Amino acid sequence: MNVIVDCRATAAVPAAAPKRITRVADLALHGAPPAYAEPLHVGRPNIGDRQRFLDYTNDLLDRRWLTNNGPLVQELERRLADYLGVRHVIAMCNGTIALEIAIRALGLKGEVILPSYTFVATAQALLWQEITPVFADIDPLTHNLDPAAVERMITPRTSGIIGVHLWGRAAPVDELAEIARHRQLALMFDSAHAFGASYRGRRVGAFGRAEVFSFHATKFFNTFEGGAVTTNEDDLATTIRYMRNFGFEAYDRAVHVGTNGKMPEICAAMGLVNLDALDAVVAANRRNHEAYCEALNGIPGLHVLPYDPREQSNFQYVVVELAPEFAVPRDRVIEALHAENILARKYFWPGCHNMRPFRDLYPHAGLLLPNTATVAERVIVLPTGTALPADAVVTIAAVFRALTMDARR
Ligand code: T4K
Repeated sequence: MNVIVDCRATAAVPAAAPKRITRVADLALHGAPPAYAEPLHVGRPNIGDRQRFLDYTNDLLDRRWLTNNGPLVQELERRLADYLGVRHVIAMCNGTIALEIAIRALGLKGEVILPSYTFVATAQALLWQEITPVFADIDPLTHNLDPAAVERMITPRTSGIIGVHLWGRAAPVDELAEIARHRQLALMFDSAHAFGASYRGRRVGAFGRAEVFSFHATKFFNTFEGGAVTTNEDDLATTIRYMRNFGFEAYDRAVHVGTNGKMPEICAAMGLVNLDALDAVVAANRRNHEAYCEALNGIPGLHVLPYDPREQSNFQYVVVELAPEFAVPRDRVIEALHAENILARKYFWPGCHNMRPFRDLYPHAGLLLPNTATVAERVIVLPTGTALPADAVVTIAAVFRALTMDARR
């Protein structure tokens, strides 16, 4: 099949000659015109073959079957299960509801250990069910949970652990599984970033008792809004299917507490089209990542987070870390990039524990999170994906270099 990735989004950026930034005075921060007329976003969606999506849309309209476990959702689930190498994929309306359903289906209660350095949805999904999120510190090198820190946070009220495969780099699955086994805790993963990634050669999706994906528009693989729970446990999958659909087992027969977590057909159509374009999207992300590594190489105090060459990666985040020896404060860098219309982000600053309501509920949580604090102060996430204009990496690197010149003046 001829795989097409829709790149029309780039048309929003005028094809004028790329801005050359060789001196401090070239920066928009100092009054020069911005590099881009329209914003470059970190979460610009990747979109597959537009015509195929429109064909699917026509079909589903003709069928008048718009949601409630329709044929496209079932096809997407089958294809995802095949791709991920897992027995069950239960598609959902978004990753947050998928987290809430998985957490509830696993019977988590009391306290659950998770990183604070994650998107706030991971913690919100717990609190939504009146479970206390207990934040454990991360390994400053991997940005993922530190197993020793997890051990330290276990109390008699702990019922589970949620590992997050941050940036699509797998959490320490084996170490967390060993802790869970030894302490009789349920282990699940927030795999929102890790679609297509592997851990020790196996695709993320079948680890722990369940894993949860997000297929939000900003994710490397998207279904507009969407998500999924994946598991190898048959009974758990059945329960989760009931929970997704108000607890219904059959017409007029609810057998379980439930909610509305269903994925609509139009979202599944987007998923099917984007699944076909997956390899092309990974290739684009990979090229961008390699180009960033090369263009930013040698800037003192600046480090691009690598993806493990021994694993499969989706390369969906370009994460830059600024060490103390980097000449310019992070907020000044963000200001300079935004002035050029390059909307870099400070994910996941300031850490969930510093956001409401967690900050008010657990005001001392930060005392045990020194690595979280350090990393959250240092990270900048840069735009990537199929919609990234060809000159963007060089331009962005030039902004960093000009800023360091500025600081040395
Ligand atoms: N767990 C983790 C670890 C997660 O990262 C997430 C979601 C979840 C759970 C929850 O899954 P979902 O319930 O969302 O399925 C964005 C996304 O909204 C969020 O899904 C994602 N993580 C998070 C990392 O990023 P914000 O608050 O940064 O969104 P926003 O509106 O600022 O958009 C990000 C950028 O993308 C902006 O620069 C605009 C651009 N954008 C956005 C959309 C929606 C586009 O260019 N086109 C678009 O259609 O959270």
